[in-house]
This record gives sequence, structure tokens and C-alpha cells, in this order.
Amino acid sequence: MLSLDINTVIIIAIALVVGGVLAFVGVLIQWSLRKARPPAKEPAPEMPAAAQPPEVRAEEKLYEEVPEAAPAAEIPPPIEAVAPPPAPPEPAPKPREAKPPVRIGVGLRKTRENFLGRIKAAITGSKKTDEIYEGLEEALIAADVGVDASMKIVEAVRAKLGSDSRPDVIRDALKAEIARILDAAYRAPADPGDSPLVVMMVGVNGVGKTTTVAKLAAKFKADLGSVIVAAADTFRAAAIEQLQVWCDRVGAEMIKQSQGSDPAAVAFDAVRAAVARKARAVLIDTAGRLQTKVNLMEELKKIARVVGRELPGAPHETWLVLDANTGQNALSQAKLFGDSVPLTGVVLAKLDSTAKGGVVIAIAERLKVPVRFVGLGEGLGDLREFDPREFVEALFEAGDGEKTSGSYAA
Ligand SMILES: Nc1nc2c(ncn2[C@@H]2O[C@H](COP(=O)(O)OP(=O)(O)OP(=O)(O)O)[C@@H](O)[C@H]2O)c(=O)[nH]1
Ligand SMILES: [Mg+2]
Repeated sequence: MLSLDINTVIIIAIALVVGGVLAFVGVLIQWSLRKARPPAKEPAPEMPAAAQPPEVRAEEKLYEEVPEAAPAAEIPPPIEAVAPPPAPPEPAPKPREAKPPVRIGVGLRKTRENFLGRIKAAITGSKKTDEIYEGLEEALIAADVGVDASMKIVEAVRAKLGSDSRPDVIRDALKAEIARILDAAYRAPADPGDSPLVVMMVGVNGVGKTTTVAKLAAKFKADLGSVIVAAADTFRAAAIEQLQVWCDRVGAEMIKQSQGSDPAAVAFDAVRAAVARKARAVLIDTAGRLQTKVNLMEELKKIARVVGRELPGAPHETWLVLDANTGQNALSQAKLFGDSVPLTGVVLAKLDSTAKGGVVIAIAERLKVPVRFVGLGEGLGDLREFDPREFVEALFEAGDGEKTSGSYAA
């Protein structure tokens, strides 16, 4: 039988009482804590959504919607489709180069005013034949036709007309003689066949070579197709960057190396690239140099030689760029450059800013090198192919204020 010691019974009884008291105290503490706590915002994980307070569900929704990709069907239609009708488009800014190329008349204005005024004064009024021809000679010299060429022209006119001193007749004979000289210097442009046309641009510092390369790149790109430009002025600081800006504007590819590298190597790379890519033309921009510096002239020869080795016949054209303001020094430049590299043409830049456009006639008479293009401003469109007849007409007629002469007229 179970027999418990009295002590044991007392201990068990105390333990039960203490346990009961402790349990009661625990319940009391829990109850008081729950009363003090604010209602929980976060639902218990297992709590069904429907049981959650409304603001908690909204928070959850927001959070989930952001990262979720919208289903394909809900992708909003393109903006154009849902956007309200667009406002009428603003007129596009006019590209700087989009001017119509009719400015040779403007370009020739200074020369014409100077020249025609003197011619008129020489041939009108009752003058002796000697005085008339003296006046003509002075007018030609003042327009920078040069002393030799001016004398020759006047002699030719006089020999033709004798003592006929009618102003119109003299004027027409003078025009015809100038046109004859310009025509005599004409040569057909080179035909490179299936190869790219390689044109090398040479000249003294600051005459307008790089600008002319850019203008020609734009023209050749429009007329022939793709053009490659060789940045062979590796001498002057920022020359490559200057050309790059132009090429970007034109949309022509430019071949370059670092400043100080061999310009012949750059030209070689450009020609090779043009052949490989079947480009239609290569334009080589060279550094400005004084015609009297022998070593720099040798450098030009080397460029021509290296290019010719890569593509026989190249450079097909070597054009001397002259600043129309230079006057008779242009003849010295043409002579010495021509001694180094055979010149096939002249580009007369800045004709717009001179009254001495008559140098065109001197170049043709003395050097028998054709003027290929004339520069009439700083924009890409400010380049005109030189047409002797048009030039003479503009020189004599546009100044009348009555007649115009084709696209040369202002
Ligand atoms: N008015 C006018 N300015 C021109 C014409 N062609 C070039 N210029 C200006 O002449 C300056 C010299 O032009 P560039 O093309 O840099 O001359 P460059 O021969 O390449 O000069 P270098 O490389 O330093 O020898 C620039 O300010 C051009 O804008 C033109 O036909 N008319
Ligand atoms: Mg340059």
C-alpha cells in the first residue's frame, strides 16, 4: 500500500500551491502586456487576406505591382497612337549650307564694280584711241590681271579693231579676248576610269584648302557618291579636328593618323581604303606651306609618289588653292608649286572678298592652268565650278543692272 511520509506530503502540497501561484501571476502579466500594446499592423502570416485590415492590403498591392511586368496584352499602345493630335510642327531650322548656289555674282561684285567702272570711263566720251587703250590697260591692271597679261589683251583688241573706237565694239572685243584666254587654259578634268578620283589640294598657309576640301567633299558626295577625305595636314595643331568637324557635317569618311605622323602615310591609307571600299573620290588635305621651302615641297612630292604607287595615275588632279586677295603673288605660288607637283588646276578661294578677281585671267594667261572652282564664302555651298564664259558674262554684264548672266548673276 502506498504509505507517504508526512514530510513528503507537505512538500508536494507546497509545490502545488507555489506552481499554482506562479501560473496565476504569469497569466496576469500576459494580460496586462496585451492591454498596453497597440493593435498589430502586420498580419500574422497565416492570416487570410480577407481578414486583414484594408490599409494593409493596399500597401501590399502597391509593393507588388511595381516589380511585376505588365502582361503583354496590357502594354500600352505606342505613344503616337494614344497621344492627342500633335501640335503643328515647328518649321525646321534652315540648314546653314542650304542656300542656293547663286552667289558668284555677289562674289564678283567687288571686282566688277572696280573693273567695269574703269572700263566704262575708258571707252566712253570722245577720247583719242590711245587714251582709250591706256584706260583699258589701267582698268585691267587695277583688277589684278597683271601687267603682262593686261598689255597683251589690250594689244590683241587694238590689233583687231584698228581705229574703231565705238564703245560697244571695244567692249565686245575685250570680252572676247578675255574669254579666249580663259578657254585656252581649259583642260578636261581627269577621268580615273573605275578607280576613285584622287585629288590633292596644295597651297600656302590659310588660303582655304581645308574649307575647299570640305566644300568639294559635299559636292562629290552629291555628284559621285562616296568620298574619302585624307587628313594629311598632320603638321598644324588642330588641323585634323578642324577637318573632322567638316567631314562630320558632310557625312564623309575621314582617314587620319596622329598629329606629327607622315602625311604620305595618311594619303596612302586613304587611297587604299577608297580602292577597297570602292569609293568614288579621295580628297587629300595637305598642310599649308611656303612655296619657297624646299623640304616642304619635297614632302608634297613624296605624298604624290606614294599615292601613285598604291594607285597608278593618282593623284589624278593636283589643285593649287589660291586666295583671290593675294594678287600677283599668286603667280609666284603657282609657278613654284607647279615645279614640285604638276598642277592640273587652281581653286580660287575667297573671290567674294576681293576686288581683284582679275587674277583669274592672269593665272590662265601666264600659267595655262585652268581655274576649276571658285570659293565664294565660308559655307559648304559656297563653291562654284568655274565656267569661263559665265565668268566673263558676269564680269561685264551683271554690273549693267539691266541684264543678268545665268547663275553667275547676283
Ligand atoms: N570669304 C571666304 N572665306 C573663305 C573661303 N574659303 C576659306 N575661307 C576662310 O579662310 C580661312 C582659312 O581657311 P582654311 O580652309 O582653314 O585654310 P587652309 O588653307 O586650310 O589653312 P592652313 O591649313 O592653316 O594652311 C577660314 O576662316 C575660312 O573660313 C571663301 O571662299 N570665302
Ligand atoms: Mg588647312
